[in-house]
Amino acid sequence: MTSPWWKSAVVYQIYPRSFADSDHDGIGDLPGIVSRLDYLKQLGVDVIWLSPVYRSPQDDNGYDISDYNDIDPTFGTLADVDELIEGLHARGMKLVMDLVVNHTSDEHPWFVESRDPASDKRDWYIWRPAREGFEPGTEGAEPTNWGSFFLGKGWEFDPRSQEYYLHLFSPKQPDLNWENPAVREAIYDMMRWWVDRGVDGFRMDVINLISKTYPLVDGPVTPGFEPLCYDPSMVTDGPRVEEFLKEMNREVGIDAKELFSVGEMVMVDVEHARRYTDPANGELGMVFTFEHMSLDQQPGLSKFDLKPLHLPDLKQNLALWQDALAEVGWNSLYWNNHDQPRVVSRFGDDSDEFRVPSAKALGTVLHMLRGTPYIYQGEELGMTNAGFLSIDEYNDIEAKRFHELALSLGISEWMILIALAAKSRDNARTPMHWDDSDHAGFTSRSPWLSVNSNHREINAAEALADPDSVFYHYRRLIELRHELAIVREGRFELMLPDHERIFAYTRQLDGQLLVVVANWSQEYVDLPTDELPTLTEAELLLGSHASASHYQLEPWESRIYLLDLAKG
Ligand code: TEU
Repeated sequence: MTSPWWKSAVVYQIYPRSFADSDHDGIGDLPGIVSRLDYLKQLGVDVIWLSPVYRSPQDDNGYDISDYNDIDPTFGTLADVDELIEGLHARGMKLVMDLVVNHTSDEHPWFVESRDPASDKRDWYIWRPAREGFEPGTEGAEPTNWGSFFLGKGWEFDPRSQEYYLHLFSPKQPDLNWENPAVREAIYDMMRWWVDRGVDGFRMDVINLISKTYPLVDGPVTPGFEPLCYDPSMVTDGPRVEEFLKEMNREVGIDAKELFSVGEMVMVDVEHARRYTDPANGELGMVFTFEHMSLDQQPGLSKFDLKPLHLPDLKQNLALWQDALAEVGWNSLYWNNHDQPRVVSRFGDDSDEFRVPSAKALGTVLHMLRGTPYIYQGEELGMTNAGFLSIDEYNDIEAKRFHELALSLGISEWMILIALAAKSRDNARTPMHWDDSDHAGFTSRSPWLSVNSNHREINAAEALADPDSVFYHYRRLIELRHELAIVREGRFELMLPDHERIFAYTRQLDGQLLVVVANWSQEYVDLPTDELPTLTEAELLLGSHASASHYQLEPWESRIYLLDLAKG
């Protein structure tokens, strides 16, 4: 059996609001993306994943959809999507759409109808009466004690019917009732419509939340984090998720048409991930795990509860996933997306001195792993966190709700701002840096979210003109995956698991060994040569520094070697 095409692909994620503005309203749009396709081709990526561009009130920047079959006027028209598909296909690239079907917008006609208790759409969402013995709409009357992922309560009271609807995210994102076959059929139908239009697959938003465990009951309160007062495992990986994914795969023809599919899986563990991506099960191509993204938070549920990253934890977690999916299943590889802070600020070093080498080291470590790598717009330039100093600069609903809730719990403003500066999703969402002009070449008007002032130094024009830039390093990493079977298929082995500064691993295939070493610190560090393969005879495929010592790494230096085992 030949390997599916997406196992050798590299994906680039575009957050349309922040990529390129063509109509001068300060918000990115589809024609803006179309105007930048040659840049993406030059980087060498195979697939574009587009965050949602559908009609939406934009309560959660498009993850609240009011019409799945149309484009929000902010972003353009269906004709613009057709042009994007055509432009990508003409350049040998593919388009993956975001599929947000755990919930819709409360402005979706399905939900508008569903508000009427007599409507046949009532059962398309999850409606429940007040808790027994409670007056509907009063304190504590919610059907269960569930909170929302965006903090606050997970149920919204509807005065008209005196009932509540479930929303695991904002109140403007009511959860669909996947138990209802008519809901599932409508979704598959919509997916087929997009496939017929020419899209090559789907990134499935929070797809392991679609099957709830019935009856819905109170969850245990998590000490220290009462506002989200259920055990999240009550809503993840529910009893029918796999059945629904198989049905979707069959009905839409995901495997049959060799479509791309990645499921965003909140809190997924390796056992579930293996089942979801076992080709024999016909469910998904790959998943997004969150485990490596939670290593810089205190134990518990809040990502804003900060903790410094301990490098061995990260190595061990990535190795756990590499090993667990080595025989069966497939994983995606990512540092960044529109929900995560910029990795060079988070795990690297965004100081003037080390930003470039640390961005390269991070890219090297991620891209030489087994799986499908994702690059989030601007990562290939080493873009950094937003650096916002006041709550007024933030846009994201999650940031605003966290600020409000934390203030109400008596947390000081500056503590809240420190947490947001480190972890807010807006860190990833500031406009793309195309050049050093006033709005970074993103727009000619005032952008919807401030441009980072460091765009004067960090921008695409600058990167393209500099052969030593992060951009060309990423381009080479992508080429290596395309060129070498060992990068795609080689067996992974972690080296130096407990070393606090060096990230090192090998990949092995057909008598060859790929060796990756990276210095994860500002200090010079000696390579423990007796614990690593002998590198003196090895070919250096890519290095971040000109140095040639086999015994030492400069600060944030990274190298990729290829070694012939018969020779060595
Ligand atoms: O994210 C799911 C998810 O788990 C995140 O919302 C996460 O809880 C949050 O970012 C933690 O900070 C997906 C989308 O990627 C996100 O943009 C949406 O807001 C969310 O689903 C709801 O659709």
